[in-house]
Amino acid sequence: MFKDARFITSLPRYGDFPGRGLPQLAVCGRSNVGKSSLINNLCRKHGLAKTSGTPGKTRLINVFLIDNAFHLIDLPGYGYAKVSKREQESWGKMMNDYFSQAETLRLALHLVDIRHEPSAQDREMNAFLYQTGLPFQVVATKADKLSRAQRQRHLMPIARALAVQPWEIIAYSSQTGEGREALIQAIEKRLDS
Ligand SMILES: Nc1nc2c(ncn2[C@@H]2O[C@H](COP(=O)(O)OP(=O)(O)OP(=O)(O)O)[C@@H](O)[C@H]2O)c(=O)[nH]1
Ligand SMILES: [Mg+2]
Repeated sequence: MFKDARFITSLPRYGDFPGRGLPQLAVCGRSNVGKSSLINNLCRKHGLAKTSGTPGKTRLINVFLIDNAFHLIDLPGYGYAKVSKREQESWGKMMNDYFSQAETLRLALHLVDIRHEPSAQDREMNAFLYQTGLPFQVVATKADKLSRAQRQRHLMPIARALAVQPWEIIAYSSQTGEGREALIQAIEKRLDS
């Protein structure tokens, strides 16, 4: 899995996407949490998804085709402080549209930074995912920034805030590739079922 990855399109509205039908995997999370980096690391392709030190880089829904078998959807991040009320609303609408129209979505990856307790918006995202009834996988990003001992300690409050078990969370580093195999297994399980 993730042998071949191609960028397909950037969409301001999911309704515009003509390539429906294939199963989908979506990546969501706060701005700057490492969504695009994770996609690049999963696909082992630098620069496939644009990454940036400046939060709020991905404002569009980016679609990638993986192994000619499924679409990977890079959703725009939330929680970027310098965003106007209006932009926040348009973000919310974009997400609602996406989740209500993506009939072939099999799994959402919800990324949170392993170093921080989930924010109010992380919890909202989590509540939204529970509400949709969609299977989701919590991924704790930037695991390389903590020692192994620290990681275990940080996973507890994240698990509590997002109503999952600590061992269900995958600690991931896009720098070292840690967690890649575990995540691919979780994705395979969902796409095969
Ligand atoms: N140390 C470390 N840094 C990371 C990791 N993943 C991402 N980063 C850094 O975090 C910053 C943001 O990464 P992106 O992948 O662009 O984040 P994003 O979630 O796509 O951000 P938006 O598109 O703005 O929503 C970049 O400076 C990355 O280099 C990681 O696993 N480890
Ligand atoms: Mg991005």
